[in-house]
Amino acid sequence: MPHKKYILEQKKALITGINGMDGSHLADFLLEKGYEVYGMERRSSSKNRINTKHLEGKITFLTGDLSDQNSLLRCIKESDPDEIYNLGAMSFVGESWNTPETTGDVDALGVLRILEAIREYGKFIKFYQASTSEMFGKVTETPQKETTRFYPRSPYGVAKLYGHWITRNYRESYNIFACTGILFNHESERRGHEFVTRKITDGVAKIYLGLEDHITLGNLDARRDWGYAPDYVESMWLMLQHDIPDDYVIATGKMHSIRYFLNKAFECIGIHDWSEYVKHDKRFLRPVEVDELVGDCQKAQDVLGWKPKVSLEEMIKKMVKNDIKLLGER
Ligand code: NAP
Ligand code: F7E
Repeated sequence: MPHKKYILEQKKALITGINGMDGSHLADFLLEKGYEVYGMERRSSSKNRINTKHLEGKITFLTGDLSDQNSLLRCIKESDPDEIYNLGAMSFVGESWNTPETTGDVDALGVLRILEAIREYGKFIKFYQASTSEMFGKVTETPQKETTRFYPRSPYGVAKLYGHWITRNYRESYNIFACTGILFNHESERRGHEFVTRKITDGVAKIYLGLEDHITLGNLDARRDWGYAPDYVESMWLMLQHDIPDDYVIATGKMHSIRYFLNKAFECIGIHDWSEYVKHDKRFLRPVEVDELVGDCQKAQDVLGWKPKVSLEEMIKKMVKNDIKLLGER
């Protein structure tokens, strides 16, 4: 009997927000899985490839912008993807009060533009939308799950809620294979420096190396459910491999305050009372705060077999160690 030849086709994925934290981790993950990866980045006068330098030569960078419909269709044509992961966004909650219109244009209408581009291209493409726990905002139930009522508290949360619903609406209206991941806070060594976790680990590293003598922060009482980004990007992929497109909460189920994060980060450099190293500035307070968020990812565990691997404490150690190394090299 002749041998049957099986030709396994290499899958192609297009990632928006490639130079961001999640975009770069997802590209690493998909390359490991054997994907051909295309990453969409915005044009800028100086390239921002801190997180993706190591991917040059391994993936194809395309120029596009979520606020430009034609550029999205062009990126889809050039990559001809099987899967699109929409991770691009104005992702900093605090900044969304300063630029509410841009935030709405990119984080809300940008999602609509990609969905329209998928429709126009006409091929069967699986779509992942980066939804967020910020949509729960002023929480009405704890822990938050897929069925919890939304109550966003920032222009960012409101824009993301549009992105969430338009994704669901296009799934129902046009039968597009579109999933949303309602991801709770996740961090890594590649986190942007303005977010509180990286600001703390970078500040602790500078104090350790004698480069600074304090960190200036806002509200230390907010509580978040922090996971590790490389664990979380796996959940995005799992959602698109499942037979039925759906919406999933991705979280650790554990909630800690900024103070707890500070305790653990300072412990890494042998400081147990950090009070003299942390200053307060009301510039870092927000017009309204999301006091607490904690997610229930039971559905993702049951349906996708996903669960977080790296603990908050392990992650903080990794981040502090990495910042000390980076600053030391400099
Ligand atoms: P990030 O590091 O800020 O990355 C966002 C990326 O989006 C950046 O590379 C940015 O490009 C790009 N971008 C911004 N505006 C754009 C535009 N107009 N067109 C195309 N790209 C644009 O964010 P992240 O933490 O990786 O998060 C990834 C996604 O998940 C975001 O949608 C975020 O809102 C969402 N999310 C994040 C978390 C979290 O805790 N990290 C939780 C839930 C949901 P530049 O480099 O040019 O600025
Ligand atoms: O703030 C408080 C701040 O900016 C966390 C994004 O990835 O996760 C992220 O949004 C908390 C807030 O993240 C400072 O008031 C105190 O209560 O690190 P953050 P975020 O707002 O939770 C969600 C899920 C996303 O979707 C977003 O894209 O920390 N805080 N002092 C501070 N925050 C900052 N940034 N800087 C401070 O000095």
